[in-house]
Amino acid sequence: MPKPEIIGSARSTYTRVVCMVCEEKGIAYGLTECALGAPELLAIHPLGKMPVLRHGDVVLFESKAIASYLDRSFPGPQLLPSDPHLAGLTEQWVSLVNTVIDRTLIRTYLYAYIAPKTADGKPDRAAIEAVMPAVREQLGILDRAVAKTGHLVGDDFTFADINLLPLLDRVRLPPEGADALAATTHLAAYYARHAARPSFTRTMPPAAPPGRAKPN
Ligand SMILES: N[C@@H](CCC(=O)N[C@@H](CS)C(=O)NCC(=O)O)C(=O)O
Repeated sequence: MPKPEIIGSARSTYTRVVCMVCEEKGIAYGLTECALGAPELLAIHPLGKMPVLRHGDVVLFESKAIASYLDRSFPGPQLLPSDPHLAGLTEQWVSLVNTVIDRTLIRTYLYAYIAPKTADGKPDRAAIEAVMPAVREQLGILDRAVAKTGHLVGDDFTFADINLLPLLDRVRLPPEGADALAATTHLAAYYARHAARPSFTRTMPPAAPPGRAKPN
């Protein structure tokens, strides 16, 4: 069986999540870099989003589906718990992060910096000011969620944590996001601790070249 090929970009948060799954499980994998909407993506994802996976005869799109497949197919630490309650909690946090928190922290806040809709291409201050209350509120939700154990689910590092960490990494790049994360009680320590994991450091995106838009 050939090694899994992840097609996407190291700069994409969802691609990084899948790479982190491979790193945590010790899976030998390859990352094929491509642009948004590239033919390699459109061949698998009906909307051309990243990441997608090729593994032998298996092709998959959607990061959570790819993560589940890899977790069940390969040995190494189990990242999606089998206990029904812990499995439900993992789904719960992945769903909230992907449907709500990603939209706030990345697609609205970060994009107001890296892909602003302003006439002069400068950061969209109005959009940034408008979204900051939601950024702070949602970081507060996460802060309370990790307060007890230092994980989103139970006592162990799970896919729920993997799915969140790349977002926290990106939201702390502009100043308001960095301040909002630093102002949390437990989440900042959670981020600092898990950011030291090899799966996180080995998947760190390269710095963006000046003027480049849309790294995520
Ligand atoms: N639900 C998808 C989301 C994937 C996604 O939105 N990826 C971003 C990059 S991080 C993308 O492809 N954006 C391009 C677009 O939305 O057209 C997943 O979990 O894989």
